[in-house]
Amino acid sequence: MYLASSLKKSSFGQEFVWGTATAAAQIEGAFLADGKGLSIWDTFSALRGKIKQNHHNQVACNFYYNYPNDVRLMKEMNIKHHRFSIAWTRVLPEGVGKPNQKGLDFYDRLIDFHLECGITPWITLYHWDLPQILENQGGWTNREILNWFAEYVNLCTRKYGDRVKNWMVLNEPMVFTGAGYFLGVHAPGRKWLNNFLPACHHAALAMGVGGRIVRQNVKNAHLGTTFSCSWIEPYRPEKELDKQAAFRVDALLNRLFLEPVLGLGYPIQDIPLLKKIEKYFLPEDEKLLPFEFDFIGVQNYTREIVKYSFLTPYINAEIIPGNKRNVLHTLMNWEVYPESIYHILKKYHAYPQIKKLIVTENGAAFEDHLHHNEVYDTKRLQFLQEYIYQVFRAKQEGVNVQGYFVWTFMDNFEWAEGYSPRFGIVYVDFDTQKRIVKESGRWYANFLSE
Ligand code: IFM
Repeated sequence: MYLASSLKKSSFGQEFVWGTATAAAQIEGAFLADGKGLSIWDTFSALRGKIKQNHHNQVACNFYYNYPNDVRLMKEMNIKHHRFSIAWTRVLPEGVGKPNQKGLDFYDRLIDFHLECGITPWITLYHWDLPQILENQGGWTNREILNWFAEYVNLCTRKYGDRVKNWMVLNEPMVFTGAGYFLGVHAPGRKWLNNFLPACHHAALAMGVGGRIVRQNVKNAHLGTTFSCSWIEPYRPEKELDKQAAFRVDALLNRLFLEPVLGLGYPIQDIPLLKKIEKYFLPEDEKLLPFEFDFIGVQNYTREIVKYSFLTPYINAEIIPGNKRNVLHTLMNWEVYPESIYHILKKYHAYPQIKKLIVTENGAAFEDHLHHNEVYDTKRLQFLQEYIYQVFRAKQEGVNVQGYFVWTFMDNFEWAEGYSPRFGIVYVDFDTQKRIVKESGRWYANFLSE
């Protein structure tokens, strides 16, 4: 049997990029510093009862002030690529209009410091922190978002495109529209189809809108966008109703945003509720949706097991979480299922329109115990080794996967879950802001040192 722990970085080839990923709203803190405007996450997390234990993201990892130490630590850990996002409200506090020089200067310094440390920056343009002022005008449900977003992307790419070549337009549109505009459990806390469908359509269009601007402004850009994706299986494989339910959930979670970008349109045939999305179409939209990205970012954590459910509106399908199935699972109740990433990579590879895949997020939240200044997070370490092994397996079978980023560099603000699920390979003591490299972090540093 092949031992995942004996895998070497060199087996993936010289071109393969290895890194860690973070996002502005989850690490930066300094939510009002130097002229920053409020984002939907600043306001949502300040409301009582929205985030577990009423945690908020106002300080988070204090990365805004601590970045020199954090980036230096990345360097010490042999991390050569860091994926992070720009906070829209730092550079454009009003969402549009007058840029905030101090906010722009922050990302200037941050990018330069990465380069000084020999770390290549990979920038995500939108990782969920919409300016609240734009949300007050409808946010992603308002078609004007396309103009607002264009202005923001234009500013960032003109300013940093000389030094930053790796860009991602959106982070996981299915999650920020699904959780934020349908379920109401993420910012901005809106619900139901009348919010979800226009938000979806505008987010789908935003990938092309943003992508075209990056192409225009950044010479030799290496351009992608990222999707959350899970391998889906029926609860009772012999039952036709469960199989059909699994098929619908797959269309919703794995295909809804990918296929329009690839020029295949929305999977309306397979998710009837999507039919109503056409209401938000303007005549040229079908031409605007497709966009040729250099890579697609795959963000995989788990597989989902799906059962037919008469009671679930619109989709008649229910996901049975890991904790209800007596399987190894993380603190998010996500099943630990390394083959999931292999299957997803194979599935996406089968689309001839996709040129290259990069795993832009993968990782796990487990209980961490700080003891004598050490964190032995063996479960996370094994998780990473086994998932990385499955990436290798897919690559060996011809899948063009060319990178892997651990989610995440350090413990941070896990959205509605607050600070309790720790995903980092570096432990953060949120009282003192001290960083302690976990066992998984030491392993990754050693793996990368080869
Ligand atoms: O923390 C998030 C990240 O912001 C987006 N992808 C999933 C991660 C874990 O939930």
